[in-house]
Amino acid sequence: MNRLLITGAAGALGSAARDHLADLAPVLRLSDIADIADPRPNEEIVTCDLADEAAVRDLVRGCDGIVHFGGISSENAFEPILAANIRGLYNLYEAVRAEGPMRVVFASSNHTIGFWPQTRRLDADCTLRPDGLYGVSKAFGEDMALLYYHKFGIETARVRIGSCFDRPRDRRMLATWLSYRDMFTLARRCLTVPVLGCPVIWGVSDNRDAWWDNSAVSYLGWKPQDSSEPWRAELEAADPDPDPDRADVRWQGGAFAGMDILR
Ligand code: NAI
Ligand code: 15L
Repeated sequence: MNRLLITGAAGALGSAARDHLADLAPVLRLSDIADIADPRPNEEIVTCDLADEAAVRDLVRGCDGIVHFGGISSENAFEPILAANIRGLYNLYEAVRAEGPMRVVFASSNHTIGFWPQTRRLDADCTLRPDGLYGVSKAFGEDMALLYYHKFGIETARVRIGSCFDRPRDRRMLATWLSYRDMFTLARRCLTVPVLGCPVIWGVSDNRDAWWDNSAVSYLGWKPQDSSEPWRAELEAADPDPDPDRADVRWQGGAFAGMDILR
């Protein structure tokens, strides 16, 4: 690759990608609607609203791969979700169709399936059960990827990320946590494996109680290295007797499943 595009580069995962993926291409093109601080010599900055079709076309031109972190990243009102996550995904795939071919790593979310109970184990073929408008928008993104794969051969890793933070923050994340290291070894693998296709991949570390089965993507050769186990005692002690009816105890999507529709 000569130029790797990272969208959402002002955000948490996009910022981390600047370190973790810097060696994948001589130029990282970093984009966000927000300001991106302190560009390095190997980085070019493009401020871009994903809802702006012409701007997204310009953004994608000249790139050889995309890690798509940009967009609304939690439950929100419909209008911002429509702009960034629905119109934005249409704009992104239309730009890739015109300017590609190039691979996409799409940051989907466990909130596409958040209304499955925590007692269920899921594989990549499970029925979607979004837990809010945000989850619906990520399901739309996954389907856009599939459409552009079958119609045009554009390969996308549809990564259903669990909870990607520096460490697990609560009991639910003992199951859903994805370390930064595992996130980026996965992204790297998806961008470099000879044949990717358009798989759903559960973005989760090697946690003792993970709910998600990645055996369908063993061909990627990706093995998560980290586990939430070192934080178990601390997180269980902080919340020793959780009410089983609490949304974050009952549903895989946690608290999002208990939220109202925001207007
Ligand atoms: P974040 O909220 O820190 O970063 C998202 C970035 O997208 C922000 O910098 C924001 O300014 C930008 N953005 C929002 N609307 C935009 C628009 N209209 N045009 C251009 N840029 C826009 O989120 P984070 O945690 O870094 O997540 C990155 C991606 O991964 C998001 O798409 C999120 O939905 C997804 N994800 C993250 C998970 C996590 O645990 N961190 C879990 C599941 C999915
Ligand atoms: C997500 O999709 C969000 O982007 C992130 O902030 C967390 O809420 C994560 O899911 C989660 O479910 O823990």
